Amino acid sequence: MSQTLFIHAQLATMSGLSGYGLVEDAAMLVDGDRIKWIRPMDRVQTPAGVEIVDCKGRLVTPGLIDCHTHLVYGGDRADEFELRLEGASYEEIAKKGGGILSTVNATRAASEAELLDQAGPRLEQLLSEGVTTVEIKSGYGLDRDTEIKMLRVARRLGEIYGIRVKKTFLGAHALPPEFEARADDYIQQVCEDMLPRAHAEGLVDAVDVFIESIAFSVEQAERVFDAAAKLGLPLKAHVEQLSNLGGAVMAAQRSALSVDHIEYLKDSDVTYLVGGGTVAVLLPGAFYVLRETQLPPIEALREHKIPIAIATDSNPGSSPVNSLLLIMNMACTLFRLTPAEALRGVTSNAAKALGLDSEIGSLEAGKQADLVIWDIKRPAHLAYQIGINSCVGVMQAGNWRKPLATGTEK
Ligand code: DI6
Ligand code: FE
Repeated sequence: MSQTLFIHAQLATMSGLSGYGLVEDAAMLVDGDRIKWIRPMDRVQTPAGVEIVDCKGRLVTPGLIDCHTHLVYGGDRADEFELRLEGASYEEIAKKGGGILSTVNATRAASEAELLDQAGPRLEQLLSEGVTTVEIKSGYGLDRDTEIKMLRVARRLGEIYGIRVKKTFLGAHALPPEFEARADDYIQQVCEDMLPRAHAEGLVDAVDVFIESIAFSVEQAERVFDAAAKLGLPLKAHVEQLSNLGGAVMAAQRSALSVDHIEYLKDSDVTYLVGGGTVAVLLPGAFYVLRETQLPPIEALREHKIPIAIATDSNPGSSPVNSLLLIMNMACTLFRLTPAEALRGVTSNAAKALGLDSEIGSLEAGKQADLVIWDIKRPAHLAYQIGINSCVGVMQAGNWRKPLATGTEK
């Protein structure tokens, strides 16, 4: 099995529970698809027959993880962007049959090949910034066949690009027009037909529900979660994005992997997140695009040591954002996360939000060798600069996806 020895690396290992876990001037041996060891340079003898990569003091981080996206969809919603600038609100547009439902129409009409073509550039943009794992949700089909079509495309993207894709079933994202005023009947269909069929095809890694006045109630979400639990699937939830319905507390009580958005989560409710391992996933792109002013309960999350992840929420409506580096900047600027918290949010805590923290998310012996080499010395640069991509090398599971070019010598 091939071995690669990284030398003179500035490692942001992200091990431990806070900070960067920095190891200055380090050596790291990758053996096959795993990290074998990390040592200070002065204690390393170069073994023979090993590929040596001199990082020359550059920063090395774990591969970035985008733990919440709706990357696969048909069409776009640039027209609604214009409507919102003329004064219409996101909820008004949704109530008039636009919003999520307009993307549903375009997604139903698109073939698998068309969806793949449209998602490709969005994914490539994420990958260019050192992303090695992406979660992709269904939820723009809202019927069995289209939900399955979306999840197949998600799986295919992982195969084509050689990255890790986690597929989340979000059949309960919005009420499809065929079920108008019959939300309970739709939920029954989700539980008894759509989810089990998608699961039987091996397409479901987790189950998500949008709990909101323009989507589903806590009680309806509980029915979906019961169906997921029967299949042994982990839970995630879009909650407290536009109002407070109590979805986050319910999801945390069921030990959901994550509760996502949570701008309207009350400080006092954060205690319900303690102990169950639930990650708070913040989505500053949607906050920014919707010009939200209600901040998520950051201080309470910190106080109760709830792991915080951040993600693009890449979608055609509330967050047409395909840059995880920009999201890191937004998390710092809009939510006042520290750059270390932002980097944790796209590495160790994002791995937790996907139930993958024993495998990825930090640079530690035994973990998958997913790592990024950046042409910077200090990790704060990742969140600090906007529009600069300093990613110069990406290794995925021990294979070079983007080899560090020797021409970048300084
Ligand atoms: N919340 C969101 O921000 C996205 N989905 C959700 O549940 C928005 C999806 C869209 O507008 O298309
Ligand atoms: Fe979302």
